[in-house]
Amino acid sequence: MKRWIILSLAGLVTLGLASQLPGCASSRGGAGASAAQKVYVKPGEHDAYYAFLSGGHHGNIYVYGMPSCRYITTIPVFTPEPAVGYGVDEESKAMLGGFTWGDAHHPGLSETDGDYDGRWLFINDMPNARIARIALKDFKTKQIFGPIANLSAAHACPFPTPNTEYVFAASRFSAPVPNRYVKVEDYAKEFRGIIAGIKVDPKDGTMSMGFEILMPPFHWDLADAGKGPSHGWEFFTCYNSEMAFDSLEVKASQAEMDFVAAVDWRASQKAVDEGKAKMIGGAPVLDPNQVKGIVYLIPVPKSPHGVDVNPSGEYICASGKLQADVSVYSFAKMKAAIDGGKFDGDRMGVPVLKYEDVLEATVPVGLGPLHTQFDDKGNGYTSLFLDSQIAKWKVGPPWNVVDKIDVYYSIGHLMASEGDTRHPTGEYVVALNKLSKDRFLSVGPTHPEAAQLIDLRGPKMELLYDFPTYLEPHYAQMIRAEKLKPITVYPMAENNKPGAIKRAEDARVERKGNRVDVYGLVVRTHFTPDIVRVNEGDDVYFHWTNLEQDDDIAHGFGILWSNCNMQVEPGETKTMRWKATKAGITPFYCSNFCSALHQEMQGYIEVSPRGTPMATVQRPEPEKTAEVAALLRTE
Ligand code: RUQ
Ligand code: CUA
Repeated sequence: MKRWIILSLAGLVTLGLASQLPGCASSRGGAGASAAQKVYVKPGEHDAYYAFLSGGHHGNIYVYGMPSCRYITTIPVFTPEPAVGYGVDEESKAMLGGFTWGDAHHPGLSETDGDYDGRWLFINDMPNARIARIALKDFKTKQIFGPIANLSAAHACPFPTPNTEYVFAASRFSAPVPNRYVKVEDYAKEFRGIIAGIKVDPKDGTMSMGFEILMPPFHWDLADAGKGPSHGWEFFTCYNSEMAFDSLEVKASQAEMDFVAAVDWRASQKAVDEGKAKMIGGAPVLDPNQVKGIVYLIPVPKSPHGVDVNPSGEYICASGKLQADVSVYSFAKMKAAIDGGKFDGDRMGVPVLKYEDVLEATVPVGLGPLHTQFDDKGNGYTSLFLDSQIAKWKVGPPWNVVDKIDVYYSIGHLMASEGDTRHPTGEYVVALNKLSKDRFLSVGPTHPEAAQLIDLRGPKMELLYDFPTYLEPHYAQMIRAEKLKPITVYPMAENNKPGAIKRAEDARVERKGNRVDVYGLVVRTHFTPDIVRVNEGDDVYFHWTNLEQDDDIAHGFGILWSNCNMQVEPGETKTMRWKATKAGITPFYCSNFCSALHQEMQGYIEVSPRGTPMATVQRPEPEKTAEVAALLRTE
């Protein structure tokens, strides 16, 4: 090993490349390595980063490892997932609230001091104005907040603040607030936008309503949190400040300037706490006509899309998608203009700052700039939709473009390694392209999306790898793998679910009227009980507890001729409802391969004709329970 290092170092020195050796332990394939070496992660070894890609209108999150670009898993969020029973078991079904889809755009990792802390991942469902929180302890969705009152779609969402004090949402489409029947032609008069600040409990991540601000009926598009000097502010782009309500593709591109809204979230919360809000639809709404000092507008040329704050928090970078520049605003100048009361009128009570007063620079990046991410060396990386390129530019004088790379094709978002935090790692960027065209084997007219891994460590960006993704990542975030410490089993001692049982002797079937509760165990390789007797017409609730504490030993529970299937992980209890509609025999089985005798893990539901007399409690025969108990003791 040592010899190998000495030899390769000698080789690098002869090549004059030693000075370019990457300093970071997680870097793979130093200078001179081929693209293949740089993405190669040996069998059995792990990647340096987790990447969380939004699933778009698939309504979930895809997890990849970087730099190998290996797909690891899907986290179901807004959409049922039959393999694991998400949206099928009672708890997750209740969380979905009757919706069976979502359109997830922007993952937002929780932060402490402006850096990812690996605790939670937030993601928006744009059309239904919801935000979900996933715990990264077990990669499971824990809460879905919303539909948020008064909001029509949440696109500028969730974009957490530096200590995850808030996640945000803003109406992509404006609508009447409160929503009621009006003529669409009365748009300017009757429609309004909403910016919502959703509080996050610092201990357990629980989301709750913080405040809402009534905004002009523009299309609120994207957001980012201030940090460092701009901590306490959240920035939102908008288009359609023309307030068109039809043929937007023409009418919403007329004005020279649209806006970035700068929201002082501490002042907004304070105003709500002081009782200055009006309750609308159950949410406290602040009207900038009455409550001053909570929100300001900064003019931005040509229908901006992304807004991104640089790592130091000094600059706010907005990309006018119909121009060829990124407009960079200085937070210090913005603050000075506000403090000096230098405004250029207002829009529906929101003071407008003067463009010249707050602009720091325009960077001629290229056509169709959408989103910007950052590295650790003072560079910004902007995706160019129309040029199908990424432009690398200096954040600071002379504000020039220093490199460009082609991507395939039509890039939307991009994700750099921890590239929207206080401390980006500067190793990689992934281009999230909207079109893949000819990049992969054809699978018919529905193409996969195309993601591309690019190395940022050298002086020039280098394309390393292409990988397809299923529909449709918008934004994504990449976090150093060592920040996450997922559990591998649920500790049985912490299982206090109401349906849980922890001993074979407690397995039973209880009946009250026509409600039947089955308290059972799933342990290799047996359902206890494996014969369940019910009556036609009964409502049957199966509560299965997986008592195993071994890695990777999940059991399934699938019932024939039904939509009922779920997975029960080690240490977990899950409840599923099944209706006994017809007298007869219904088999059930373990749907998740668990052991050599997995195929034998099955049981029967005996459904007797309506009204057949039944004991209120059935227990499996004692010798059967004893067998299982013995099995558990040898565990
Ligand atoms: S968007 S391609 Cu839904 Cu974030 Cu910019
Ligand atoms: Cu239990 Cu398969």
